[in-house]
Amino acid sequence: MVNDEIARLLREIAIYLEMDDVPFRPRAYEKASEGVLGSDEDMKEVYARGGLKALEQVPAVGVSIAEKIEEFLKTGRIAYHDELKKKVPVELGEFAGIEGIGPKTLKTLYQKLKVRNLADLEKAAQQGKIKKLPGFGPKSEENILQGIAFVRRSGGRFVLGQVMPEIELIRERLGVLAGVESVTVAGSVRRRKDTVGDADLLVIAKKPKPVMDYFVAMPEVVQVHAHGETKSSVKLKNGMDVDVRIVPKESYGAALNYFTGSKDHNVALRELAIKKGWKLNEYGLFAGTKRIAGKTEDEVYRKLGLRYIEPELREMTGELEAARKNALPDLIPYGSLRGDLQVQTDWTDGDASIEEMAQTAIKAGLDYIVITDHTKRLAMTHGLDAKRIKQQWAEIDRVNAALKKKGKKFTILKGTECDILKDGTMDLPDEILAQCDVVGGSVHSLFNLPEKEQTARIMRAMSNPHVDIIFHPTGRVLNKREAYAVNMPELIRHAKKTGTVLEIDAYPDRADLKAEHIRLCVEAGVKMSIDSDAHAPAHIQFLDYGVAQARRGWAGKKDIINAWPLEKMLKMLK
Ligand code: DGT
Ligand code: CA
Ligand code: CA
Ligand code: ZN
Repeated sequence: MVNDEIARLLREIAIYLEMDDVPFRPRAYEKASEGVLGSDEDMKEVYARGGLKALEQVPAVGVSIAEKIEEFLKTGRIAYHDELKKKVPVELGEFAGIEGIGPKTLKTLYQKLKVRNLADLEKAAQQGKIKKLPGFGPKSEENILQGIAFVRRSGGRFVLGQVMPEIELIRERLGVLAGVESVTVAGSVRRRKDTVGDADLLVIAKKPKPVMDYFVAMPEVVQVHAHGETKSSVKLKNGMDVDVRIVPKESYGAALNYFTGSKDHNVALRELAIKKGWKLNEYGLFAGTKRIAGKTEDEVYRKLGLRYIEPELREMTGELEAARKNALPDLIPYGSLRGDLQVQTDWTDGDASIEEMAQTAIKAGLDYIVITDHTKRLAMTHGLDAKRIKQQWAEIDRVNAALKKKGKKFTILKGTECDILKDGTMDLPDEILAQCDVVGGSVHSLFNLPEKEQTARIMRAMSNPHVDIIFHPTGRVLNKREAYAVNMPELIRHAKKTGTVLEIDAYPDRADLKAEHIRLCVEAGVKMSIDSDAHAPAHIQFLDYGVAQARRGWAGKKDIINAWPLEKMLKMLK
């Protein structure tokens, strides 16, 4: 389709005109650009069919823009665009999605610093040239650098917990539009993958057009890839794409199933249907031309001789086989955790007091939390030594007593996120660890040790009779730091042998353990905890991302010790 190219040129004209403060016309070009993108017919065909007059029928395209489209179809160029570009020769496409860089800013950056592309911009920011411009400051320079890093990454993937609030917001907004019956998030977001490429929304609506018009005009949209009646696609300021599809009610289940994926899971389901002499696609399950299922997902799975498969399991790692044999795992439900075993406070690098964290946990419906501040080796967090942790215990006793007095059934436990030192010994003396209710051990240094050494280091910590849990066992930070080299099967075996719990850290950019390791733990009978790793009250909400991760690893309540009541949980510890 030439539509994409025409739409791009029209959009760029809009941006150039905006640089010069031209009134009204930028908006006209932008709308025409969307009209061309949303058209289901190729402009070449439109023109062949009815010439200039037909082009004028394209939504938002008037005489003068129709002539420019004609010019493009005849010559492959739009002279007006070339002319504008000559004045400010900037690679506009590269800047789409960088927050805070509008047309006026681009013009200034070009005129003052000769910034033509992203690389120029990055260099200028790194050299501290931007903050010196009038109207700019150190903060805007920093934002620009962050924006560039983000756009570079967004060729890659987004951390689920970092984009989920925005996805939810869009879902809610579409949901209240007139005539909209339902809006569902599908794709990898519904499968709760720890990172997602884009967001896929499915909408049932009586009138699609107003939904789509609203969607592409949302304030956070920086680029419209497609604007049609059944499918639209945009890029948000944060760099993430969102796709919306309108689906017919009678095939909603089949569509949801198709667009939830994973692709491999879909392909396998289709093959299963073919074996039975049927056909499965996003419109339904068909015997010949007769639709025999498709309104709900459950119906599709049942017809194919399978139990319903939860989205988190649809990764082709044995779920079809299990569904056929009625051997799917009893997954841990969302919202079912009773406690949180890793919580930081303002005694180290957290934002809030022990009391505030406890109050937040109570509001979240938890029965217990463990205070696990860092230890002294993490000097930058003001990590605790033996003397300060004892002072902290006194404060925990005080807050517990105060809560009890108010009639709250809630327990704050004494814990630590104790650094594992290079040789596998712990950063606090055993005598102190012995007095903690819960001891977590963490690797916070020497991420680059060879695998053998790193594995031995952590195994030695596990062998310590006081170390109950290994926190964030692989050390990865999504989009920032790779996991350290460590032999996970060996760690899992040693966890079993020593009765050590492995953590599923729910902090969105950790999601550590990974799903495949959780699965190994479930199979080995190694118990896990799901912790928020909260450094502020709001972070306690992250727990359900950990539950999602646990579900992706086929874990049930039986595998997760803080899904259990306090007494039972404590009995499980060393
Ligand atoms: P992502 O966005 O990379 O995190 O992963 P998904 O799974 O959301 O993939 P996406 O957004 O490309 O497509 C959404 C779903 O649509 C995907 O999970 C399965 C379905 N789908 C997309 N392309 C194909 C395809 O070529 N064949 C089949 N069978 N299904 C597809
Ligand atoms: Ca997706
Ligand atoms: Ca998609
Ligand atoms: Zn911390």
